[in-house]
Amino acid sequence: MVRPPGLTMLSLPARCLLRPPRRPLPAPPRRRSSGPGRRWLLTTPIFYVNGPPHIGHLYSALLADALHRHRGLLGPGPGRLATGTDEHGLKIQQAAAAAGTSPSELCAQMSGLFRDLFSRADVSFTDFIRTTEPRHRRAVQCFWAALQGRGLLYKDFYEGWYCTPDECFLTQAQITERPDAQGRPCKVSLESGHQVYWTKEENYMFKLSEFQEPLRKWLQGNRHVISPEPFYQVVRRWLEEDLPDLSVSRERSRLQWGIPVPGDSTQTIYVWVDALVNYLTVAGYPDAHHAWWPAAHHVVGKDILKFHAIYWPALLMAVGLDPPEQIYVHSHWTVHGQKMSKSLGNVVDPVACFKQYTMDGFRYFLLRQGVPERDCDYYEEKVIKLVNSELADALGGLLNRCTASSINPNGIYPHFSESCFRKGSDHMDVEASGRALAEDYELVASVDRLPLQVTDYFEHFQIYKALESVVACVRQTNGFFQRHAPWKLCRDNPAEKCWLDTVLHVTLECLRIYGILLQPVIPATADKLLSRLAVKPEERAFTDLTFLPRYHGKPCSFEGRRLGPDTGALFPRLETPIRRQMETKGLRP
Ligand code: ME8
Repeated sequence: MVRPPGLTMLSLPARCLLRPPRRPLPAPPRRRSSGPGRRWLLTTPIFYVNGPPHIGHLYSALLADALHRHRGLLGPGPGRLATGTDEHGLKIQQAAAAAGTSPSELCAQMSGLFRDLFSRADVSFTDFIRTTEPRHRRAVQCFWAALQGRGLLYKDFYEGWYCTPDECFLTQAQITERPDAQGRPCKVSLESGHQVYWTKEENYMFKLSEFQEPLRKWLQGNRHVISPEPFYQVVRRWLEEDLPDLSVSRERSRLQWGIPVPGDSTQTIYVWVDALVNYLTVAGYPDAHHAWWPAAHHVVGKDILKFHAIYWPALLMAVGLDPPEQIYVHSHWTVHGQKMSKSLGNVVDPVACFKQYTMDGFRYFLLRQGVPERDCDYYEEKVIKLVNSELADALGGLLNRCTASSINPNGIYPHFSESCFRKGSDHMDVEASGRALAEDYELVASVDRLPLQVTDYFEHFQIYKALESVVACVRQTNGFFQRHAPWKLCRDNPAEKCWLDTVLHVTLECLRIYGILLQPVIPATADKLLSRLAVKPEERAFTDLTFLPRYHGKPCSFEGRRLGPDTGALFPRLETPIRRQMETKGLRP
């Protein structure tokens, strides 16, 4: 039986005969407000282990890491960050066979690569889950039993297209025909371009269609649950279409590498149900998840939105649990305008990127250039230009200038003078305001606003905009420094010294704020910057973001403090490879 077309991505033909529900449909859950002090379980997707990690995987993990670190700076609320690997399914079974190894060996090897990468990238994960772990197997089997116990599973024959690389079923409308490498026509997924094959087997089906209305209500009442907003609209549109039931198992004869259906040794649990339940496993399901569920915030790529925004909330409602609090969606990285793929040979290895651009340099690039709403392009010159201009020159240069021994011979955090930089509305009057100019007051206002702005952008999953506003302030501070040319002021003249110290104090205060705010994105560089400014580890939280307290008539504990001893460059300039430099100059390498 061929089933009718349904949703645009992983959709399963509707079961012909739906049984009447045995219990009332669940009421759509309400969103809970978030804020410092609340529990917070941040997750990345768990990644397939059929190949080593690439920069797209790293990007998801960095977004989650930056959110997690930012959240940690806001307050002491308990937070967790879970990541890991998705190790079952046909895709892995076939990849192991192709590599001439066993699935478990392939999984151990590849999972290790993901774990090492994330550790090396300073991703602050608190849990790394592998779906082959016993704790997870138990959680999946309990979850299955809960679905079954509520009468939401039934067995039926399924016939249709299956795409192994995407591990999903597709309808006729979701496939097209393209020539393969040998020029022979073959059927592929319209969305991913991966080959599909016809499958006919007996499966367990989940009564997804019963959840269309609860899902709609859930979304209506939670406009911000999926962000950015264009992705929320995509999901709403999906829910206007037919929502067929979902096949949630495969015949064990075809798929042995997976968790068996409890009580039915002929079936293996569908890898996506297995994978999604990982979020409950890390929350402690089935014993101790209530403290952490539904405080879940999922970071996912746009390719797996339907699984997270439709199937997952429906499955959760089905077992009587609330959907996650938040789904953050991001787009994809391309390389020189092309999709990354093994066959094109353009998959970018993140470890090589760390070697070339440094760990913080590459973290900064991905988070500063990655715009969740649209695909972003990676190429080497772009990384070098951005990182040199913003980290090495603008930020590093500013630190270097205001801490240079020629200008700050005592190596201290100098004193601020109210008479040079007066507070209040009289700043329009140059005489009354000491030596500060209108632009200087604008700088103070910008840096005063910055922490709230940055927090707001983080909360709306616009980390790139948070970084954009920090960089704008760094540039404004460089302008301030340049304008007052402190290197021309004479330390022996008391009036000039007073102003010189004030210029340095304001600049160091700006840098202190930038250092605190940049910790979630470039932790090692921010640490170096703050240590150079003699800001102690316990003075780096968001409660320490009071900018320029002396201007506001309050004491400043940094005044007179000896600066940290590391006088090295904050961030080394990255070199364009010689070959390329010569090529741009029209010379032969
Ligand atoms: O889908 N740019 O795993 P996966 C940005 N196991 N991010 C990218 C990317 C790119 N070019 N390519 C991949 C799976 N990603 C399932 C997930 S979760 C319960 C199960 C990121 O290894 C992005 O987050 O194919 C995407 O959603 C994820 O990797 C897919 O990783």
